[in-house]
Amino acid sequence: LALEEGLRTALAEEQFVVHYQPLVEPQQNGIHAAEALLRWQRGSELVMPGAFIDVIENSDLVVPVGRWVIEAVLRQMRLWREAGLPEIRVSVNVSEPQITAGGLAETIAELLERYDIPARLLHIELIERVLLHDPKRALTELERLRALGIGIALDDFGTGYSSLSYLTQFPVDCLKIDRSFVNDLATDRRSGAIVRAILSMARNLDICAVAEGVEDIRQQRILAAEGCNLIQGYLISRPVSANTLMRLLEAQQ
Ligand code: G
Ligand code: G
Ligand code: MN
Ligand code: NA
Repeated sequence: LALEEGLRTALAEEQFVVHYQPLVEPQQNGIHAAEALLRWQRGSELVMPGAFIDVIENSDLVVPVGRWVIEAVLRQMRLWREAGLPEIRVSVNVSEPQITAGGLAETIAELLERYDIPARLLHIELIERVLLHDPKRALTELERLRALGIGIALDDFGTGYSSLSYLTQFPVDCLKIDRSFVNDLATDRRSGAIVRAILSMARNLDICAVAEGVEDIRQQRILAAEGCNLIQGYLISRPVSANTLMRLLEAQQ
């Protein structure tokens, strides 16, 4: 409860910050996109979401904090554009209550308009479970988001319990292959087979494939050879502050 009160104060007093992890093509290092990741600047300590995201997701903070993250990202994208930086797409993690509460598409539409950011530059990331609990409701909300032009990515792909049939039912633009498979890609034959199967399925469904948790050059080489669209991980960059990402973007101009 003390943690929840701390988070309430964090929201009211602007103690949350967003960090960004770059996504690049596996053959080159140009930054195409970034994932927005929430942090809590509690005094001098930067608290990672593992320590608090569950509390947010299980409280009435989930919708307002979610909205805060989206607004912070769009405000930042506007600043990058005004600084003359190349356009990148940013993906934001969205949790189940944000989808089931309703109104997410309206909120995002209003914010896109306010900051004058094209919808195609925003993706949302969901885990498979979000689609399964109340599929009808999820489908309605995702179709609204899709109609705005926002992309939808399935996060931690391959770890869920769902059948693959939902890939034909839900408007999915991107599969983010869970880092557990990517980790063992170069050393475990079965993980390699799973990654190749996901990449092949994504290609055939015309869905973009992203590998998460790329930590070494062998993984990068395999993913490049197998046609993975984008990679993300410590090999490329850790999540960094908005200013650091800005410098990385400037450096590649
Ligand atoms: O940045 P880090 O690796 O510590 O993130 C840990 C987890 O927290 C990830 O699974 C990520 O999906 C989740 N997370 C990070 N930022 C957000 C956010 O803004 N909203 C939600 N719902 N989850 C987030
Ligand atoms: O669950 P989600 O994929 O949204 O979470 C992203 C999380 O993965 C972030 O907490 C981020 O810090 C972490 N992460 C990003 N790249 C790597 C990596 O190369 N290795 C590991 N172990 N974690 C990573
Ligand atoms: Mn994610
Ligand atoms: Na993930």
